[in-house]
Amino acid sequence: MRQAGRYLPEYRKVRAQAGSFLNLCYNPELASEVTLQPIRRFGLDAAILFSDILVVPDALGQRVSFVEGEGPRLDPLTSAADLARLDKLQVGTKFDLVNETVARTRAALPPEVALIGFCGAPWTVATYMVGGRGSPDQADARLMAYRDPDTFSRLIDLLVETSVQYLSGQISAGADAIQIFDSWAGSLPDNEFDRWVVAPTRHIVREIKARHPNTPIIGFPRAAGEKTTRYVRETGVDGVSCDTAFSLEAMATLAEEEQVVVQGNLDPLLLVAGGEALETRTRQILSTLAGRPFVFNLGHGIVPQTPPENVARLVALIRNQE
Ligand code: 1CP
Repeated sequence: MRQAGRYLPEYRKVRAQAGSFLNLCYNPELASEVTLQPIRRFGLDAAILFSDILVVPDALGQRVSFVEGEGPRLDPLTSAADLARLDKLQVGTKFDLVNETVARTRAALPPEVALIGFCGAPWTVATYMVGGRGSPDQADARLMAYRDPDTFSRLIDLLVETSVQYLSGQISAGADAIQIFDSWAGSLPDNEFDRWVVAPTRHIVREIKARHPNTPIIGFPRAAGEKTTRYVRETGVDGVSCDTAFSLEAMATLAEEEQVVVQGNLDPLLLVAGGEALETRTRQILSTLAGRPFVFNLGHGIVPQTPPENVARLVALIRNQE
């Protein structure tokens, strides 16, 4: 999950120095610094590369910007003609900058701390490319998939190919594991879920496994609910990150019956609330998943209003229970 970010004063300082958010993503020295900040402060077991899932559309030539306090904005891709304007000319150069961040970060991390690389899943990245921004229902991408499945399918194929290149570069540069973020996997009916979430993810997993057989792959099909079992079986991921709404019992069953590592799923708002509520739920997660292949994590990204001392408190709580 996002663990760097605006809740840390040291991040805000580097972010201001970098100028734009994308400048920070493409500046290996500064991006590596913000990747390391949460590790220095909290002593976590793994660092997640500082980059963004929208580096891929940017590298493909779509105009991407991040509006302070509002989130990403893209020039919406609404037709076959818009798709035809994307090209791979800049992809290598831009990905090389991210790979350099990975190499620098890996060299700076203690050997026992894992470095996680990532990409957005094709469906989730397509929702931003088509809609031009985050939306509560991903209506623009869902409509394009119904009205013009041909163009939408070519967009997804392009994203599969580019994501494989993105992830493979990160692994070659030193990422120890990778995560595929499908933050909007929950908005599709089951047939569309199989077509736009499961199939492209399976394709990416197969290609990465062929090139890097020993690198664990974690999937995050957020809000997929009962479809998560099918996702795990059919994509071949090694680990599955479970969102906040996923029940602890269902996580335990997945771990037991599907030979998959489960990861999750503390509500990030408990890190804002702190106190008893944070402690009680953390203990409940740890005791329900004890003895199973389990990675403690959040159910979604840290929010900007999180007091850093609550994160430190959570880490201490988990360490004391181990
Ligand atoms: O620790 C880290 O910060 C790791 C780097 C990281 C990751 C893994 C960032 C930096 N973004 C992401 C993934 C990401 N980006 C996802 C998938 C996971 C998730 O659902 O949170 C998504 C959907 C995005 C797109 C995006 N980028 C959003 C969400 C927009 C929406 O629809 O609500 C936002 C706010 C961003 C900007 C961004 N990316 C990363 C950070 C730290 C931020 C916040 C901006 C800032 O703090 O300056």
